[in-house]
Amino acid sequence: MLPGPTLRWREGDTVTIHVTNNLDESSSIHWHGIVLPFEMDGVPGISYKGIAPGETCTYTFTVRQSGTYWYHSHSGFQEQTGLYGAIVIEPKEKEPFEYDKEYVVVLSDYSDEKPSTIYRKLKLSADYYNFNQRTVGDFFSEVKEKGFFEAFKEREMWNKMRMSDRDLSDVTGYTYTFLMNGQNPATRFSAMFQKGEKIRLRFINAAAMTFFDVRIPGLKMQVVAAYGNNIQLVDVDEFRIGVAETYDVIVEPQDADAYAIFAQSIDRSGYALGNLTTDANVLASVPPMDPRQALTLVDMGMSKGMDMASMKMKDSNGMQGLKKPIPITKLPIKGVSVRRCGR
Ligand SMILES: [Cu+2]
Repeated sequence: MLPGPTLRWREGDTVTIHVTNNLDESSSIHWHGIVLPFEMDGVPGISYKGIAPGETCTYTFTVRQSGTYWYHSHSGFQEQTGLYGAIVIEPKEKEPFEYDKEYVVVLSDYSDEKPSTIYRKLKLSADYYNFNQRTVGDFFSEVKEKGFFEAFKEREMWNKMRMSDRDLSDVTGYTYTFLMNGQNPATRFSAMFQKGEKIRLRFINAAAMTFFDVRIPGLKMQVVAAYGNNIQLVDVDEFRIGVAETYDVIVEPQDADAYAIFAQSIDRSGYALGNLTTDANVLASVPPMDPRQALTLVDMGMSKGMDMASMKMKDSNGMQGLKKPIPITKLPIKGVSVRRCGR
């Protein structure tokens, strides 16, 4: 099945999981974001050898946290082919928010092409799947908008960086179908609600490559947790979820009978779709995708007011004037910190 079964644990319990590898190649399971002894981490070549074909590996550890997480294979391209699933850990103590019902929403990207083929094509040409490249026409419309000097300066910057402001996703909807709980937009994942209920949605981005912009047209989402950690509650219309991230939101559908859970890929080459509905036969209308965006120099870590003409490019070791990349979030959980796994 795709995704794999949702694992439900309780904080404080010791869990034992027997993983049998029925593939004809070596496999592994990594527990993403879970604080555990390193031997249980599930990264072949680092903490153990992996799971040989036919072999059963037993993981056992005490659960020291709560929230929404996920697991995935850490061998070859197995994750891309569907070897992942959700982990939901019930907290020991009452959470600082309430809800009536909950659903796990696993977003992912799936291709009928072999991942090794996709990889080979990217090695040959990094923009193989990008059909949204710049054209000369784009340059002239920018000249109109910003004037020749500004437009030219910006182009010069991108060219010096040898990057493209249209480089949002390496692999796109050209080969991917975007899935929500394993369903494509036609078969559509369905979540039921009754008017007046508070619904908790546990979003997990299990995609190999894709960032999603997620919204539920007609509903405000109250974000209550990020990467399994309770946060200060915040109401949003939309959020962006990167690969391997999780966000928990609470919605209170009142007016309509059905709402679309709409997760567009960041490059707008497609979307994952779900149906939040009072009646399985009522489908929400699907909004059009938003216009494609281009990256700006701010996305590249440069501040807006920076005098771009004064920026000097160094060699491939780094770019002068660019801020250092922000370190990956380290969120404290009861005295320990969560390290995002290497992918
Ligand atoms: Cu991971």
